Amino acid sequence: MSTSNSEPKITIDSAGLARRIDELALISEAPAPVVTRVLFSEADMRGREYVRRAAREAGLAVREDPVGNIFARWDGSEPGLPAVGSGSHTDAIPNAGRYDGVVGVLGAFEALAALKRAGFRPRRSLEVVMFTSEEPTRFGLGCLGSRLMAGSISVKKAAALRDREGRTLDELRAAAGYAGPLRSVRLPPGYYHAFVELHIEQGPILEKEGIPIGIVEHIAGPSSYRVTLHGEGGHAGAVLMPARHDAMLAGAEIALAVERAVLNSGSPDTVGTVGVFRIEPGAVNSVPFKAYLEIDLRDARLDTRSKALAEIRGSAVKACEGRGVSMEFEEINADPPAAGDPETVAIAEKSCAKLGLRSLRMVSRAYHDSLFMARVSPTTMIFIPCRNGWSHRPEEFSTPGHIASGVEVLAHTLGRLAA
Ligand code: HGY
Ligand code: MN
Ligand code: MN
Repeated sequence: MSTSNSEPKITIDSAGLARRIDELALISEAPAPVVTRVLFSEADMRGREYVRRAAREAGLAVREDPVGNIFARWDGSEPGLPAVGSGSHTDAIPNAGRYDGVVGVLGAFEALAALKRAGFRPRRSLEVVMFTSEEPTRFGLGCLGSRLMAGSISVKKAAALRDREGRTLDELRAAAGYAGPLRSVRLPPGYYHAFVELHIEQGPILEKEGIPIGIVEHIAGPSSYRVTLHGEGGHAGAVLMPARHDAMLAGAEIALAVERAVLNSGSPDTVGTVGVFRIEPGAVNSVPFKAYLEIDLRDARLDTRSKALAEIRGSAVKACEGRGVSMEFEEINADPPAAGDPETVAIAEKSCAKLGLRSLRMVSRAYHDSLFMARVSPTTMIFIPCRNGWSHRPEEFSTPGHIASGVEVLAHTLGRLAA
């Protein structure tokens, strides 16, 4: 990729980027080193302010859409052409780390700033997106901003989303200062020429193999379900065992059925998690009359995921029949896997080769906004190693050197795509 007539080397301000990542990590609902920034919370709002400032310091023009996606743009010499996109998210689940998503937002700003410093002049505009609500914490559904951009969720379904306090998306986005029709979030066809997201791997493979860069050619398909169980309550001393309809035990059987179904799926890529499990009334001496579970079920292949789901549903019906408990089992989302664009993957690989960095083609088991960007644009992701593969926990860590290499590959890849 020729950055300009000469070809000055792109240099990444690794120390500056590390400082910005650490500064953003301090904007959290929880004390350091824990990062928690739930959509439209006070911390998320301060985080958004930090992102706007960082974008402007990188010399980018900032705009926001009605659902809170933030776009930071560097106009190319032919601004009418489809742009080249990058970006990720800065919202964080409870008890999270500081790199998930953030590396792909602040790192993309640094990649563009490095291209500017190298004298590169893009033909196609370059645009970094901070996607709103990649995490499912607020509404139980992940990737809300990129789903709306890709047209992968109806405006009607999005507007009907409510958080645990019953507040709607419209109420919360209005309180956060976002107005305008949700239908205008959808990108016009062909808006991006290509999209490349930088992200920590959130898995142990790159670190174990000693390979600095992963290039994603497949993103597993996520699905999630909410199960509400209604039993009968009563006094923990007075209600004898044969007379019980214990909602919590029905839920416990279902949680174990999730584990059994994914272990027996025949594929190591099938994963199932019950990350939310609430019971009522929640008193030690009272039989739980109600249980509420959320199931996260994923696989790189749709057929094995569907088979596992059928088994889970079957076991859930049996568990409830056996205990005289009634059940509501509803789907929150069930998304197909996505494929990375072969040409974009090859361009990212060429950037690695040019920089003398080994790379590995990978499946992403975590989902990302790229899962939806791949529906509307040729897409790939650049992964960097993270310690022990840890993520979604405060010990999440990636070295400044690995981050700088990821940003350098991103800069070269975006430069090639925008030249
Ligand atoms: O859950 C995920 O895969 C993503 O980190 N939100
Ligand atoms: Mn995450
Ligand atoms: Mn993420």
